[in-house]
Amino acid sequence: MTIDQHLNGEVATAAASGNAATERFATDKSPYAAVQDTPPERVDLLARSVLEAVYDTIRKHQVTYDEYNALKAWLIQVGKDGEWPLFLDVWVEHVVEEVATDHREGSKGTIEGPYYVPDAPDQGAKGSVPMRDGEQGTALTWVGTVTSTDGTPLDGAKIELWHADNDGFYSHFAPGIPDWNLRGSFTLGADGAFEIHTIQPAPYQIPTDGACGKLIAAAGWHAWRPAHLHVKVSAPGHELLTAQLYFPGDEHNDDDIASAVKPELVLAPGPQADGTVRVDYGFVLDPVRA
Ligand code: MBD
Ligand code: FE
Repeated sequence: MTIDQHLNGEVATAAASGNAATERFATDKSPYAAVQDTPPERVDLLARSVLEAVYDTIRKHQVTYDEYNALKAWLIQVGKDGEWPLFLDVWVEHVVEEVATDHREGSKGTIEGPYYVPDAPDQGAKGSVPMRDGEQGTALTWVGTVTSTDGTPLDGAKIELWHADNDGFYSHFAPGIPDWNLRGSFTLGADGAFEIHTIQPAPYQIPTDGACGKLIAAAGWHAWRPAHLHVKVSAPGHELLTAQLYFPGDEHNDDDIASAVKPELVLAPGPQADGTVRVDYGFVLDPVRA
C-alpha cells in the first residue's frame, strides 16, 4: 500500500500537522494560564539567561547580519507552519523532562512530543487499541503490571497509549486516518495487570517540508526518530509517568533527532511462532511527594 492510498489521496504536510499540534497544545495545556502563573522574578531570570546565551553565541561565532536575517526569516516560518510544538519537543523538551523527573525512583520516562490527545477510548485492562481493518504492521501483544515503588499493584491505574502507524503517521494529525486510530486507554484492576494488542510502529521521520525540515537540511542533520510507542501512565496518589518504548536493533536508537531514547526504555520483545511479537514490560510509579 502506498502512502497516498493510505491517506485516501490526501497529502500530509508539515504545516497541516504543525498547525494541528499547535491547536492541540492551546486546547489541552492552558498555556496562557501558565504564563500568568510564572512570577516576574522568575521570568526576568530565565529571559535574561536565555538572552545572555544568545549574546554569547553571537560574539563567540561573530554572527553576521545575513545570518541574523536568516534566523529571523526562519523563526517567522516556524510560526507560519505551526511548528513551535515540533521544534520545542524535538530539540528542547528532553532536558526539561530530565530536570522534572530527576528525583524519581520508579520507571524512567521521556518526552511527550507533540501528538498526544487526551481521552482516548477506554478498553479496560485487556484489549486492542482501535485500528482499521487490515491495519499494516506486525501484531504486537504487550503484557505487564503497574506497581508503586514498594511493589504494590496499583488498582485503577491508567495507561494511555498512542503511536504512529506503519507509514509513520499519527491519527488526529495526518489526513485520512480515522480519529483514535492506534490510540487507546487501559484502566487496570486490583492486580495492576494489563494486556494490550496493537501493531509495531515503523521508524518515524519528522515532517521535512516545513521550517524544522529546513533547519535539518540546512544543518546537514537527519530527521529520524526510532520506532516508538508513547504512553502516559497514571494512578491515584502517584506522579504521572510519560514515556516512550523503543525496539531493539532500530538504527536510530543511538541517534534519535529528539534525543529521547534511554536504555531502560528499549523493549525486549520475543518473536512468536505465528509471526507476531510479544513483550513483557511494566511500570513503577513514584508516590506523590508529601
Ligand atoms: C514524534 O512522533 C515525536 O514523538 C516527537 C518527540 C517529535 C516529533 C514526532
Ligand atoms: Fe512520536
